[in-house]
Amino acid sequence: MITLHRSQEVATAHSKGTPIVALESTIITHGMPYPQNLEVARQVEADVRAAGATPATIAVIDGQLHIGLEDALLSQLAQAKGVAKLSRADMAACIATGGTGATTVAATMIAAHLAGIAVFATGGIGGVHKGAEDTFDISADLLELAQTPVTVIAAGAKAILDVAKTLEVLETQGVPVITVGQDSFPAFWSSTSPLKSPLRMDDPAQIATAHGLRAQLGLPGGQLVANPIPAADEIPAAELAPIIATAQNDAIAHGISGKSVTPYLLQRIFELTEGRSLTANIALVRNNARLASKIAAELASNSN
Ligand code: PSU
Ligand code: MN
Repeated sequence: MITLHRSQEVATAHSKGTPIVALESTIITHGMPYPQNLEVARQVEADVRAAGATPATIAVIDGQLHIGLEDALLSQLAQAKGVAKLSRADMAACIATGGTGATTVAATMIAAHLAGIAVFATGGIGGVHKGAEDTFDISADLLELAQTPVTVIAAGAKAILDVAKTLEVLETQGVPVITVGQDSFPAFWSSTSPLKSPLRMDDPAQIATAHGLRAQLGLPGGQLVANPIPAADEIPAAELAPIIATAQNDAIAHGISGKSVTPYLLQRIFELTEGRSLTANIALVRNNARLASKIAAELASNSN
């Protein structure tokens, strides 16, 4: 049997049945530069605690699957070089070889579910990349949402993706896409997009109830909750569009493909916005952590 290494606070919350919110680690190792990545990881954990839940940052370190990282491990991971990016395909191999890897949305969902955690907060999910009709680059995150029963809170899908195609795949896969507080599907750094959200729910209690009902209906898979970035923190879509186009052209010119595409684009957009994309990214992750904590609290009270 695989051993789950729970942090002390996660082990306590698990045994008491108090709310837990899973957090991914790819955002730390591949999504933000050091030292901001460590500061943000600590801040998001603090936001979860302040909202009355327990944070469980998930990663594989030296072949051990960690559910919740003590601060020394978090700090080690944030500075580590050559950390693998783990999706569904890579987790077992990383553990078998004693490797160190950060979990994407897909891998974090798998580990969270194993550990009995139903709610997970991140920034943005992976999706269908622009040009996917040629590259077939469709994130494993979408298929994971279709099969693993974890409710994922994200700020929509990044505008580096083909958001319309991403919503189509989610619909085909039977994944509920629920936007909070507005009718339009949010676009990560921008609070709105021209696309209408398939579903809307403004009450965390209803989102928690819907999570439970999926299981009762015999439906596999989770829910995607789209939580718009607060308006004060957003970068308007019109301002971002030319920057994204430049980043995309640079990725093609440099022959970037596969797993490197998302980290490359995020880094390039960081440079081209002179850091504003990172400021917005931090604000939206914190906002998602707070909403996730409320949903986790509702789920915990439903099951007690
Ligand atoms: N959003 C961010 N930063 C990130 C990611 C998303 O703001 O680093 C990561 C997440 O871990 C997501 C992954 O699961 O990118 C998707 O990668 P890919 O497109 O290769 O599946
Ligand atoms: Mn991909």
